[in-house]
Amino acid sequence: MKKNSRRNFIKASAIAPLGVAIAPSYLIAEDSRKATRFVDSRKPVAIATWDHGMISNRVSWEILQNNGTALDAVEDGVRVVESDPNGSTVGIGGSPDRDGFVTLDACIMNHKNQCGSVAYIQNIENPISVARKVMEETPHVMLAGDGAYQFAIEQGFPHRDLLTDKSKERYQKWLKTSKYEPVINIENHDTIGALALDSHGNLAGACTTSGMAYKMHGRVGDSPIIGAGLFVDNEVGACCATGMGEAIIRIAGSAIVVELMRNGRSPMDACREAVERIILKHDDMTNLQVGFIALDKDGNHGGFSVYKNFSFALTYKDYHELVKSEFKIS
Ligand code: SD4
Repeated sequence: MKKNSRRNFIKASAIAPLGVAIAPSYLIAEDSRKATRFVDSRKPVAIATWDHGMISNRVSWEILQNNGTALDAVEDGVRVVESDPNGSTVGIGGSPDRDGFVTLDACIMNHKNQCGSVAYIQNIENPISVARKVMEETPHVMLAGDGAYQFAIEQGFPHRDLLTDKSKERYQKWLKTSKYEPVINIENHDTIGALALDSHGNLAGACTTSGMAYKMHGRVGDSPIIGAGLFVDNEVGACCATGMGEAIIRIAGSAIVVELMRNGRSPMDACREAVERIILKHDDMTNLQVGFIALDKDGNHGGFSVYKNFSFALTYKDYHELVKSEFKIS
């Protein structure tokens, strides 16, 4: 199927169902392609999800403007968010699972196609740095659970209780009803995903989260899965995801966005296409928020989400702003 014909199918199927899943009417949204594409490369650039992306980008920018690497920029940027006890969705202070355990997921990828990841890790404040150690110090890509924790301790990371008074209080409140409703926060402050293009022309990305609040014990989302929560191909671009991890995994979200860019789509258009694919594949989109951000090799950026209120921080020369993402369903 030609690239554009799929988009036409999406629109056509909303009007004339073909015996396959009936696409709802909100798919007939305007196809506005507002993303600017740069003829000359714009670098360095940092982009990161949600409001806390502003904090992450500030740290990343310090590194990038001093000719540091994209890898250091994204790692140090998201580390600050992991270490902020006031955040309830990442690192220390992150919401526990339904049994009261804070379990974290993170991954990192560099311009050489090297990557590292930790899933379901507990009692470690900066899982992103453990993921980097997995990438640099082991022949593996992913460590999970107790093994990831033991590896972190061996590497010198301190044991830390990640439940704070505030997160304990929220959990106690939730326990009163114990309603199993792992809904992703549509409004704000979720997984931190960060992408950067450095002055050497190299891309890197990092993604870290405590996942869904009060999730099933053992549940792992998209964020530590290379190709789902994050993907970087230095020849093309990089993408990371936030939102309902299960939906992102089902379409290999970040890898798809990078492949779409390889085939000529702008970062924003590629993110939009991935969002449309998620919508097509799910019968019920209630509370199913997903957002993607992407950065290409030339410094073009894009972001797109299922619902409104997704935002991302964008930082380059003289520019440091929170950008409201385009979205499909208002
Ligand atoms: C997860 N994708 O664990 C993460 C959560 C998230 O915005 O990104 N929330 O499914």
